[in-house]
Amino acid sequence: MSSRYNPEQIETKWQARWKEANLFKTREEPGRPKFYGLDFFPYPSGAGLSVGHLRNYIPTDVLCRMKYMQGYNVLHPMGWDAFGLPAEMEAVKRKVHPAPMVKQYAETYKRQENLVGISYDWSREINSSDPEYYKWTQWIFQLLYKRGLAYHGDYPANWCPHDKTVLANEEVEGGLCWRCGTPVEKRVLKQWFFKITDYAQRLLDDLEELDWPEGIKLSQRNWIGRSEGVEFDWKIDGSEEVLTVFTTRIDTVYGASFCVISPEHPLVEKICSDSQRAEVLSYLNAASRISDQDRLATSQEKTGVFCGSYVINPFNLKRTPIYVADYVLMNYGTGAIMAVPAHDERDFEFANKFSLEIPQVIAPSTGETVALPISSDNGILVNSGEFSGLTVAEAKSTMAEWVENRKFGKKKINFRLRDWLISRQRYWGCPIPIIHTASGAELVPEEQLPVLLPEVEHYEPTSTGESPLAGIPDWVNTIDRHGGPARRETDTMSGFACSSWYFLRFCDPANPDSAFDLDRVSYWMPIDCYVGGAEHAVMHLLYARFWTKVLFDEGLIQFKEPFTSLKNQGMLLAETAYRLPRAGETLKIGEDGIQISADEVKKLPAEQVIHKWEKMSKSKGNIVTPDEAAEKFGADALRVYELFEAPFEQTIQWSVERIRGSINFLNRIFRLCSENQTIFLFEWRDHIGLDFSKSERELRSATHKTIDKVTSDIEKFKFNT
Ligand code: ANZ
Repeated sequence: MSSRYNPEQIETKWQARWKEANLFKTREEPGRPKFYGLDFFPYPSGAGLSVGHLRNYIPTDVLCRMKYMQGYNVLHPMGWDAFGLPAEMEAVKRKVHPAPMVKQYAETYKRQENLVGISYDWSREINSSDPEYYKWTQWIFQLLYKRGLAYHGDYPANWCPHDKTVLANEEVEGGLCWRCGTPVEKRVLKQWFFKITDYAQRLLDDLEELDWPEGIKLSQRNWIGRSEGVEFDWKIDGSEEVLTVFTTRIDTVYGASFCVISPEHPLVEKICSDSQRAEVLSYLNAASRISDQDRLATSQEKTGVFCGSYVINPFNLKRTPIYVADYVLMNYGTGAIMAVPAHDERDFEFANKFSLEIPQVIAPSTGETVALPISSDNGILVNSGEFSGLTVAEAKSTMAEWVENRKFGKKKINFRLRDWLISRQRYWGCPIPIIHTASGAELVPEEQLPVLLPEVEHYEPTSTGESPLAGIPDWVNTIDRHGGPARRETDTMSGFACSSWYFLRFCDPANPDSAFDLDRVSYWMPIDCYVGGAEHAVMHLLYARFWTKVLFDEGLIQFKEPFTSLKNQGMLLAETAYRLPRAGETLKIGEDGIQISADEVKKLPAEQVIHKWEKMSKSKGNIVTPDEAAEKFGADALRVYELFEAPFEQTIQWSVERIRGSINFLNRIFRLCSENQTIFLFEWRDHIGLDFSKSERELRSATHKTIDKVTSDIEKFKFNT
């Protein structure tokens, strides 16, 4: 045995041996426990892998290898989330077709993963843009449709004028497109949706049993946004109509000094008086151009218009003015609220701006005087008629019953969660297996699946809001089951559909007859350890949980949650250097300086250089590839560095010096082992009853303590201890 860590020698030798022995082929021997370790489904990007991605793959690999050596049957597969916007946009930019491009990028990922010794079973590799795979994505779409969970509806979609596509709410960040940062506009389009809202309560309840980071569970709870309140009617003064409002704070109803309805509310036109009509209409027009996100932002200055009419507060019969204002959204609750400025921040701002009354109806239980607004949940009711003196909690239930007994309203649970918008007006996605006939939408017969994505020369997005598929008459025009004319659906599915079931396909990747076999999936699922970035807190993890529950309800699988345990790796940052702009140079928005290379840094005086730690990315030009790192330091040195540098969840900074430290560590291990080769004979010597010297006994004891500690630390994902 060598007394030094010599990567060229051992890595080529062992990687060849693993390959020859087909060591990473999934073992499915009876009598062994199983372990399913999975990394998030990656989209293989053109830049290839960076050592940053390996913070995800190396730890999962270590755990899977340990489980294998402990005798488990281990499933540790990898595949490609190939369909979707990122691939299409890259292909457009490079003027190539996305299919061969993604295949080529996937090959690079695969080569790099092999280079650093990740133990994937490549015989199970899947690619979501292969017809053998997306046939089943379409089949699951049809299953949702048959269960009443997929529908085609009008929707004021988020439209990105730059990417020329519809975006899901989750893809809009602060009113801007998540990819390109362009302000998002509204466009009414017919879109396909999945009815995830039917599963809101179950998605919330079942979070409890999961071993996931608390922060991720909290994001999902907030996204689902359950709130308990009361929905009740206010008579419109001088009319037979009622205005129904939703409130979570019925206890504050005596403090309602105005009501607000959303600009999109169907009653707006009816209740606006002649004298106010022109002003209201011009307000509605302006409001339609602002995104929901901006309308909700507390930082946004409140705007609104008096409608010219009043409602009667059912509790104290007070005549209360109605305003139309965009901080009330139509797609939540009833699209109308009672406004209580003394106890709600946004109502408070609005009342101040429009000089409306601010009656206080909740006092702190401590009796002290505090500045309004106070939203305290544990005060006492004041100025509230017969309910004065009750605590907030008592009042909430007493007053809700008061409403229900008088039959003008009821307790109500609302969810913030909206249905999942699945349509994309893009070429590079899984075709939606629907045809439109004279009598409406119909499923493409199952025996005709998959609906193949046609091979085309031009697939760039159109600016009409229609998918480029709509411009291919040969593909679009088809016949229904009676031979009548029909048109294919031309939208494709969001990539999030493809990634909502891939973990099931890995259990049975080549099955030509069904999406997966129940026995195979029952054996491997649920996933014992799922590892990936925290940026997927809501979308992917929520959608995959939803599909799993639907498949469970259909009896196709026997578990309700796909990912028992979830882990989020910390990021790896790299240093980027910038210099200040010189005369005549201008900076783009968001830039602090002009990026410079390491060579340029050396030539400039220190005070002219700005150093920043940023996520490794192609656009920053700060990528270190696994190829470079493995070549320079060795794959094991790289692996040890990434594992030892900091706790798994923590962000780390790329450091060549620290890798040198891990080389020293490996050298010490090699020396220790080569100088004490008897270590390997301890158990055997014990077995045949041979004696040990004192130093051997000490070494043996230290070895066993180390094995114990390393084993339990790996189980706990504590690789740096
Ligand atoms: C009166 C009140 C008094 C309210 C108070 C809050 C505090 P969550 O918890 O998110 O469900 N609301 C209801 N529908 C709305 C809509 N479509 N657009 C904007 N705001 C709406 O929030 C429920 C509260 O948000 C409701 O309770 C209502 O304001 C407002 F001291 O009613 B509340």
